[in-house]
Amino acid sequence: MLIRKGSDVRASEITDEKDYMDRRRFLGRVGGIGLAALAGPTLLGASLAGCDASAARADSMSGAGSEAGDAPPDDKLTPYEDVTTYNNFYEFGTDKSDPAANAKSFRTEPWTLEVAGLVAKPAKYHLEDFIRPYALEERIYRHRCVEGWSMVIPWLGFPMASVIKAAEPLSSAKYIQLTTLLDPKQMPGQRRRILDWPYTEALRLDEAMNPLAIFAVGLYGKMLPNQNGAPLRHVIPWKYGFKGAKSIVKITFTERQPATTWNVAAPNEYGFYANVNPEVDHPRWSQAKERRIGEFRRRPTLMFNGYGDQVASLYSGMDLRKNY
Ligand SMILES: Nc1nc2c(c(=O)[nH]1)N[C@H]1C(S)=C(S)[C@@H](COP(=O)(O)O)O[C@H]1N2
Ligand SMILES: [Mo]
Repeated sequence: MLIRKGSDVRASEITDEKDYMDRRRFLGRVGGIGLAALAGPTLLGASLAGCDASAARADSMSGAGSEAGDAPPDDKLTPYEDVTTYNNFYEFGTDKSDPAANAKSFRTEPWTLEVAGLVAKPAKYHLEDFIRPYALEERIYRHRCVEGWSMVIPWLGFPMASVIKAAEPLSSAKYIQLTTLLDPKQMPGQRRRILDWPYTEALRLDEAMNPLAIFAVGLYGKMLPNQNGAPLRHVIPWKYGFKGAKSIVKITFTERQPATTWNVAAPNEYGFYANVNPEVDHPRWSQAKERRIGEFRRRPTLMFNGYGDQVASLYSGMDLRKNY
């Protein structure tokens, strides 16, 4: 269902093959997880087994194509180097190169994660225990920043839905909030009030339950680099990049729609929904096109980032100009 055969990604287009798999280090870090994915439907098995990463990639352009089948024929992976040096992570500075430079010594072990709010099973976990029950899958997703650039990233993660089910939300739970670590000692950006720290994001529970919504612990087959949100971030491919909080320490289930960092910072520019929508401009610029990092010409932005066939029904009956 999630994975379309046939392919937007050709082996000849794949870069950074040497960086792709560092399985021992990755699996060593996350313990016994991962191998279960060999039996999974996503063909991640091929990449985890290290035998044919290109085949796994070729078959796992998740959600490629929208209702109109209008995925550009030339989606290909953004080189690892770009994915890990051109970042937004304001806790480590506001320039694209800051996170890679300033997050080098960020400590992600040990890491505690709290599940709280309207659930039958609130708990505090060591990251390894939190992750252990879930099989890692590779998901190759388009990643569209609200600023107008985009990438294609092979994430390693597991569905947010798995975590939500395990937490057993009460019937009153309608939203899920994700909170980033607050630690000004380690995060120089938090010593300035650029944003209301800690960074928080939130989704409606049904959005978070959509199979495309994942928690990611890696990319390109490796542990998440610090600048990309180690050790755990979430990825919502049909929304602008800011909806994916990095370095998550808390997951809270709520009845009311939670405040979100960017919505609080500039409510007329960043809505709660933040669905990628080429028809709704940002007040200061058009969202009709995007520049894929590594390319020069701009390409059209796709409705719901090209994942409309899988997510449009979440918004049926809603005015997407009002609910931007
Ligand atoms: N905690 C935190 N999460 C964050 C951000 C941030 O500044 N802090 N930036 C967001 C934005 S604007 C984008 S586009 C993506 C960037 O993710 P990437 O650097 O892995 O591409 O992270 C999002 N998550
Ligand atoms: Mo962004």
